[in-house]
Amino acid sequence: MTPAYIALGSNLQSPIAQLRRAVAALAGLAQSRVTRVSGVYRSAPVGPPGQPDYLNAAVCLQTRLAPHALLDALQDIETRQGRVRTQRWGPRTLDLDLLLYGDITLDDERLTLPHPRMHERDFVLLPLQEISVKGLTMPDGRELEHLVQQCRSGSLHRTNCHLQAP
Ligand code: A4P
Ligand code: MG
Repeated sequence: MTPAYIALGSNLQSPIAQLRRAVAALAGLAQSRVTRVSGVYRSAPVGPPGQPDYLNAAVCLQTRLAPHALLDALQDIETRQGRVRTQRWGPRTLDLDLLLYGDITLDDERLTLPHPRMHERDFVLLPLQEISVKGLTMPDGRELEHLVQQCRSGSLHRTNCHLQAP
């Protein structure tokens, strides 16, 4: 089993329901087990203006699926939840980004690991920090805690919502 960290984001069609449904779908993936689920964070959109605020969260999955098979599964869940790809960084019912897959570094036409923009985004780093083991490092050795300190903080706010029964 390899630990894979996944970022969840939604800003359309009842974002909290979208995130809960996504966690249930992740828990149902073959050869995988959800081990940690973060709280729910609200953030202002990065990207085209005029879209609703996002809800963001992160999940840790222990999995035997290979990285590309896991990406296929994530995109399948996005599609089942009505994701339509029109505009880059545009509004979406569900975005599932693979942040880290063990210590693997990868860059091909479908998949870049670690996720190339994760270090710039407080709405990714803070949920990730909440569910990760203390001292988690990137494959290049940088500590998550250091990335959090370096990241410009936006309008992130931790809500009282839960994705799983507490
Ligand atoms: N891809 C490559 N590497 C990965 C990876 N590690 N995980 C490819 C997931 N996908 C990866 O993604 C485009 C392509 O990236 C995929 O086909 C996949 O093969 P996409 O989900 O179709 O499109 P996207 O999400 O619009 O593009 P992108 O560039 O991945 O956007 P981001 O970086 O995910 O940003 N603001 C707030 N507040 N909260 C958010 O969650 N999210 C975004 C999306 C923008 N603004 C936001 C938020
Ligand atoms: Mg994405």
